[in-house]
Amino acid sequence: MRIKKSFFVFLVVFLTAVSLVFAAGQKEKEAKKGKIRIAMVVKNLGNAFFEACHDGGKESVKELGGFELIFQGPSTPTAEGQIEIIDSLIAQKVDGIAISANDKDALVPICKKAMERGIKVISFDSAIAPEGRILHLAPSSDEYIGRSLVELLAKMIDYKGEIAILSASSTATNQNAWIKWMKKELEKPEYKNMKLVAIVYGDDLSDKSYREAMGLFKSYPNLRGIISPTTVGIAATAKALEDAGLAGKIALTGLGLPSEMKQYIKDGTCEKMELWNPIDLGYSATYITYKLVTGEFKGEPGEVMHVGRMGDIKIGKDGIAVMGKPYVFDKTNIDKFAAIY
Ligand code: RAM
Repeated sequence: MRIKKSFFVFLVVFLTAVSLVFAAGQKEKEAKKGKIRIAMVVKNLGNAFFEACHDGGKESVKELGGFELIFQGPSTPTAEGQIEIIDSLIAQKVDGIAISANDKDALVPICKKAMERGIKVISFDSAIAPEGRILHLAPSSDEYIGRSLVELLAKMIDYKGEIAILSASSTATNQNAWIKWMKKELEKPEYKNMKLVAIVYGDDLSDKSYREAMGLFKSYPNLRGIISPTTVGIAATAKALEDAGLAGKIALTGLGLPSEMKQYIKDGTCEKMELWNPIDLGYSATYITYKLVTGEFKGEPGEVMHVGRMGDIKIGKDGIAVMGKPYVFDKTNIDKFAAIY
């Protein structure tokens, strides 16, 4: 009886202690949750595409319970600007960084340093080389984007004539990967009468992109089409085409933000273009970074991450997680999408 009684007392004390420790742990977790700080570092500020990514990031903050999201980017899309920002984020001891990189390799050392300090680093949109991040979140397959943009343009110009590419910055990982696939697609026999005559870089700055477009019109009087795989570049090129009276004479496609391209799609300056949803991209990038910080995701190849409203996203080879296919926009659906992003 005595033994039973003291055992009972022991059990009560033990269970109380366990629940106290558990409660303290929970409290600590909750407190940590409130303190988690994640930075979204974009190629540059003032780009509506990244503002939409930021909106998506804010959605994930609301959903996951109030961690802090810091949004930063240099004024022009350079690796140097991003290195400075990451240096300061390391000093501020943030918990996670999701970056759209201006250069695949130049950012590796600083991102390595961040990871050595325990910061979870991922790239999204525009990748860092595998040594500089845990994983890369790609909005769509590079091959699909590159090949499909050439197909879209070819149909607009009957598979004939000189074409050019007006890109973002010359070191942008994502645009360079897409251009590589465009060139591969152009090797197919059906494009034998199409010739890529120039690749120019507008650095994702509207005025520079506009000037580069005007330069193309001048240097290549027989130009039949332009692919601009950047939301800033395609909008600037559309404006330049209209100002130069060349809309309809030179075809235009690429990756455009519906809200910025609506008028040009409607008046036929750009018949068709593609893009994914940048809000979903920013939501997913922030969501994944947060779950890496809390330890719920490991970030290893083969892992299937359940990314809230986006569903399952699998981490593939080289730590690259690919989301889905882009949408194609034309006169029939541009109003609907322009209202969203
Ligand atoms: C610009 C940026 C971004 C790219 C889009 C399509 O806004 O270069 O990185 O994904 O275009």
